[in-house]
Amino acid sequence: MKEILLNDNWLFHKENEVESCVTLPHTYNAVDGQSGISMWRGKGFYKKEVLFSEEDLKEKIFLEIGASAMKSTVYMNGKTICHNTCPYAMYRIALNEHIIVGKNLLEIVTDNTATDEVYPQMADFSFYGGVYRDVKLVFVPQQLHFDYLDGSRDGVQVRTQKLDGQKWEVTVTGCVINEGKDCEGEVKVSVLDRQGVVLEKTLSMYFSEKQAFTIRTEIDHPHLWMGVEDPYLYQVQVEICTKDGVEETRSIATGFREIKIDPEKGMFLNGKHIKIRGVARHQDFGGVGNAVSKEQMEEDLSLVKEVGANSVRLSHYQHDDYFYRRCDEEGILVWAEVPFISILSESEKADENIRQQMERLIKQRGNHISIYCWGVQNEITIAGETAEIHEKVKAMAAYTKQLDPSRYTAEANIYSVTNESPLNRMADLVGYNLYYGWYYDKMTGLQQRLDEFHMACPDVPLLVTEYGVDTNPDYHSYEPKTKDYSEEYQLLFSENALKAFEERDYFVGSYVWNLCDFGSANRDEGGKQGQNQKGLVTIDRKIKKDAYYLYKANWSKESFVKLAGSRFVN
Ligand code: ADA
Repeated sequence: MKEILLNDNWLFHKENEVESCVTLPHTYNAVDGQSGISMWRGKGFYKKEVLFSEEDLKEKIFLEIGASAMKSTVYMNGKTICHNTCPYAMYRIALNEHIIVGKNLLEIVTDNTATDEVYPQMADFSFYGGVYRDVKLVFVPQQLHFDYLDGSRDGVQVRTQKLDGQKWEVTVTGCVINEGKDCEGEVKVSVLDRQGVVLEKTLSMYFSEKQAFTIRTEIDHPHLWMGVEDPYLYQVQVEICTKDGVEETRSIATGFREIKIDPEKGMFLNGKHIKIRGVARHQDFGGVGNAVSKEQMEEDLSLVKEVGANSVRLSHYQHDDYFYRRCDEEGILVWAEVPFISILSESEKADENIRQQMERLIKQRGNHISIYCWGVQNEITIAGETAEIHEKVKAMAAYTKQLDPSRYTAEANIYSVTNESPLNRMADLVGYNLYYGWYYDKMTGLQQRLDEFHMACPDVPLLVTEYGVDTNPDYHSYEPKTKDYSEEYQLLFSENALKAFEERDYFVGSYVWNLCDFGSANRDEGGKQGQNQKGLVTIDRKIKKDAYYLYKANWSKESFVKLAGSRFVN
């Protein structure tokens, strides 16, 4: 597979504006690091000339758009070739029938105004518009290739599963597309560790138009993926072979890990107890909004590592593939989710859209070994619990399980969901977003809530999927109290929560809301417009708030001793 990045030299304009030259990733809403209360929502027009030679057209060519928001229409030489309504997912378009040798005009029109084609249109984050991830041309062999139009990213899906003893199974599924004459051949799977090939398995096949395959193979005593302690990865190489040789190859990173969750004892990664010490992350960076570069993703990853977190909740939608890949490599467990959030969808179109977002999430990110669960809803009952909502969540959990039975399903409930609610039995893992001491009650309400839940539902594994307080690093207080936005209150609040989580053996883990401040167009509080300030770090990543160091001290005791000396350690 050959790839050519098309990120440079796009002509861009908003409705009623003059054109300028932009480079992707790009959004048209993030101005001066603030998404702003009056964030502009409308259409963005992108265009670019793309050249193809006769040689190019001998291959199968796909246009791959990493993500564009919120809905997008793609045109080639004036003709519509795609309409996309999954704003967080990658999409591909087969190009050959739409292009000519020489100059071609590629146009993408994005629109981030509210529409029921895309779910949701209201939430506590900003709905940026634009072509905000990489755009590329992907060239694969004209006749025999993997299926790149099945909504997946890699064209093949790899899963590993523990069998008896130290035996593990590797399952590779996919589909071979044959656009030429029917022929015989084989699909070959090789599993490689850092030294080289450790096992191979081939499946003889007859390639007609579209040939699905499943190849299973077993491995003894693999080197396990142990999270941050030892994130050992294998490569699974999948080849389409004919008598003429290897036609196409894909290489997928994978690992061997089994996660068991016991509602009494917590989480075990390959038999080792691990408490989730997590942070949630939005794809939002001061000045660029969702058009986050690889360097900026690396910056976030460094913050996650430095603070000593072992997991991230990539909220509330599919993030860039690069971030999941780096989590595989660094051993950071990932809670992945779709924005089935805040209000119940009100049209069939919206319902269908959120299902499609889940399907794309699982197909596109499912090969990442760091992902341990799929979040099926977040605070969906904010406007009240109804039988209709229950039905929809149940259906979403079942659909998710059907798409990927190898992983847990999970929910993030709002505090008002009672211990008796059927929502607590719809997904494998139950999380609560708890803001005791901020939106309601006092801080210590947290401890009471956790224990009451555990008493009422001792068979349900419990997480806290959000907790946090808005904090402006310019605000300080001698007598910190709720809603004063001071660094000191964030410290008190975090100290209470950290203690509550560490003291409870049954407790699976928690996610701080949020790693960094993020754009939220409708907010105007705590001295900053258009931002949710619950981050441990500011939106421009320039200031680590005091609470960041509190977490670092608690979560990375060893590095803290080295940095600060023993006087802080009891
Ligand atoms: C909810 C919601 C989040 C977040 C939070 C807050 O819990 O799930 O998206 O923004 O509120 O800060 O109020």
